[in-house]
Amino acid sequence: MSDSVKPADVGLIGLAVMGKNLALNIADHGFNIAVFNRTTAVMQEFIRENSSTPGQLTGCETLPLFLATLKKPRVIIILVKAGPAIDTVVSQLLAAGLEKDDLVIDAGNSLWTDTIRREKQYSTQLKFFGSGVSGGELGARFGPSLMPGGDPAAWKHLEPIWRAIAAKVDPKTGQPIPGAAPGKPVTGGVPCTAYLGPDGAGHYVKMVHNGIEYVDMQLISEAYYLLKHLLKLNPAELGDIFAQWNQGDLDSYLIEITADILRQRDPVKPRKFLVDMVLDAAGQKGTGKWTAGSALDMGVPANSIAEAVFARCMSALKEERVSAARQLKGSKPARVSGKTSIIEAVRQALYCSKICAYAQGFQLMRQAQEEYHWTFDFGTIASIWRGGCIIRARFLQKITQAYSRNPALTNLMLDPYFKKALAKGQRQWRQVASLAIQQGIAAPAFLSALAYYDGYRAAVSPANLIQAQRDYFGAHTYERLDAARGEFFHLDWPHPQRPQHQTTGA
Ligand code: 2AM
Repeated sequence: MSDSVKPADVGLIGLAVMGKNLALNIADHGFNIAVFNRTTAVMQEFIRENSSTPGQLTGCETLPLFLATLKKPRVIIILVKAGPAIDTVVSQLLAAGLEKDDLVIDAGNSLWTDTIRREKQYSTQLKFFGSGVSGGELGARFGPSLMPGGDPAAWKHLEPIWRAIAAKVDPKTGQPIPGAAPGKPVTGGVPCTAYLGPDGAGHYVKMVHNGIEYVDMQLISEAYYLLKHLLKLNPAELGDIFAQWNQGDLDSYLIEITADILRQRDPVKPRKFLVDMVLDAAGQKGTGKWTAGSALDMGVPANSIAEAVFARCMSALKEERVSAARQLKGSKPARVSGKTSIIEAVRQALYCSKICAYAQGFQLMRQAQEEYHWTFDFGTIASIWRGGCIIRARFLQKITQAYSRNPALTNLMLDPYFKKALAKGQRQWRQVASLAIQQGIAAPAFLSALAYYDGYRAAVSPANLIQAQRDYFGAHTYERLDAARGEFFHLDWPHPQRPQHQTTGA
């Protein structure tokens, strides 16, 4: 280490956009940070471009130099591509002399089961953390929501850095505190980060955040599409509606950017709106699919999350859809009257469906904590999503309050505030669902959220028939309404005169 290089408080490996922005955020908060990148030229350019930050930025050309620059225990953030690259970098760090008290934080979008595996695999060699980072490039630069999981005793070494660089919210209102700029971080407020549990807990919560984000985006897109077709509005008019919605219960980052997007003219053809020129085929990177897969694996009814993933899959079949549109008959969307009341009905449908999406996400985490032996504090999870992340919304203050009122809440929909909101909005929610069906407009997220609501509030479901069918063709047995749970019966259905009998199997 040369004389001018101060020992670094933290190190970061991987200088793609997220890594660079997180490093600058850390340096803005006065931490000395050492950075390393596989391709040295990228690191050198980064150091050249960012010479004056409150905390010193030190570029390291080799991993041994990088390790020598860091205070012990070392706190090392890895921001490389999720997958095998994480293990490659960890192995290289170990080969370069990493020690067992050092922390390695995988801040990428890793699959939580990989994080569980890594924590175990490296447990005698280092302290492995997995931390969700949400908020995109801007979040990383000026305040993300950070969802860490790992060794509880080692958390104290990461905590001051994570609390410093996370987004901040007003403790009373839960609203994000804006105004961070290069070299001028926000001071005061409550940081959007908290220790969530051991091994994969942080990455799991981040994944569920992304699953909810998929539904949020799908619902907003369905609201836009319904209003466009039912009321024949142009994007700018639709943008004004979303901007108005952003003043109320729906106030959120995604609604705010939707208003901006809808009002944007096409830079290539300025007479057009850009949204009308964007191809209607959505991409995905996998976190929505992981969330839906986890719900399927654990048997949790997160149907809107799965629908939001399938809706993207359906959108991706652009050529097939264009061809099918010429062949398959349906009702044609027609203009409907009552503009003001339709807009309000869609707003209510959006709000009620959003409640269901979050209810599903939290139900999923309730089940996951049983499965993976975590102990989640749901109020804390909602509170760290209030700022910094993509799903940040005024609504999250309500969820935080719901779980502080009752930390053992079985389902978000049963909280008094949300119960009331669902009761208030459901007539219009049903009206919008009916309109979508009548007009032949696919609205899978609205419809599946409503099916979730109606399914959950049904004391009696049609599954009696399913059990009877299963018993008929496969002798899978059934339980009886007039017998204790856990007592199983079987009938020889084609010969019902034979007495039904009790069995032990299920
Ligand atoms: P690079 O600049 O050398 O490509 C996103 O891809 C970031 O992860 C980049 O900083 C990239 O480094 C880094 N990265 C990807 N795969 C890597 C690996 N196997 N080892 C080290 N860094 C890697």
